[in-house]
Amino acid sequence: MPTPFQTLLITGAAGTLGRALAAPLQALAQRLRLSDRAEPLARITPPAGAELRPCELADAAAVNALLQGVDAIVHLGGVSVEGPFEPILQANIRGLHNLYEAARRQGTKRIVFASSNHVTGCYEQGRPTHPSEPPRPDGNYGLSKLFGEGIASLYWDRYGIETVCLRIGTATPAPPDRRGLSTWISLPDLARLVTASLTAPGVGFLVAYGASANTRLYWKTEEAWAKLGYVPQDNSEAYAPQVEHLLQPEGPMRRLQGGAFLGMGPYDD
Ligand code: 15L
Repeated sequence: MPTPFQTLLITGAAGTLGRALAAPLQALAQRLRLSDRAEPLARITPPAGAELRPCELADAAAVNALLQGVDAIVHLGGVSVEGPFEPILQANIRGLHNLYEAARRQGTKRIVFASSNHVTGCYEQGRPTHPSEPPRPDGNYGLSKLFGEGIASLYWDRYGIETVCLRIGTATPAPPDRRGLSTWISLPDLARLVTASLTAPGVGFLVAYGASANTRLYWKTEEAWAKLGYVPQDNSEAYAPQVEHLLQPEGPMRRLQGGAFLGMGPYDD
């Protein structure tokens, strides 16, 4: 079967998700290019044949060079947790602007953007939440992901670059607590979802939550999954006996979808 892409780039390749995705995605491209900051990238064991390209996302010229010849990107790079604004501004906001500008110049056709459930982290847990509802970010990190969804929309409307924004839930080997019984996505399901997001025809600009087929899932994302052809295979309920009793303290961290991130910050006092 011909591979859909010549060169597929994964940013944030040294992180947990990047390391889980490199091998399953390799078959989609003739060349797999893996990027991250120099120091963590030097520590990974890449699949045979993958190119390693250290890069700082805040460096526009470096990002432009990184995207040379790249026809598709899985963008996992940047700060992946809640924290002070300045590092998030550099890696997630400036970095994303650099990435989309480079994609426009270099002719990249499709981006799968690791957005986050923290774009809607201030909705109540258990409340059915549709990707088309107004965002309610829960901190600096969620806000940067909202910027990412905005730039993805702009570059589709203006320049025809397709993006699937995946509002990824809790992507871990097993759900860590009761909240995770709703928000979990298994790593094999994540590989299925990202593969579908890279290969589904005619996605344009699309927002989908990233979760497994959890009994307690409250994100109403079936329509977006159907457009992608994503059919999750796992269900967190199998872990309920081990983690159901693990709860955040009373208050916003227990009540709102973003969980522990609601207990972090403010940072700028
Ligand atoms: C995320 O977006 C984070 O990257 C990850 O560290 C988890 O906190 C996850 O969301 C979650 O909400 O469980």
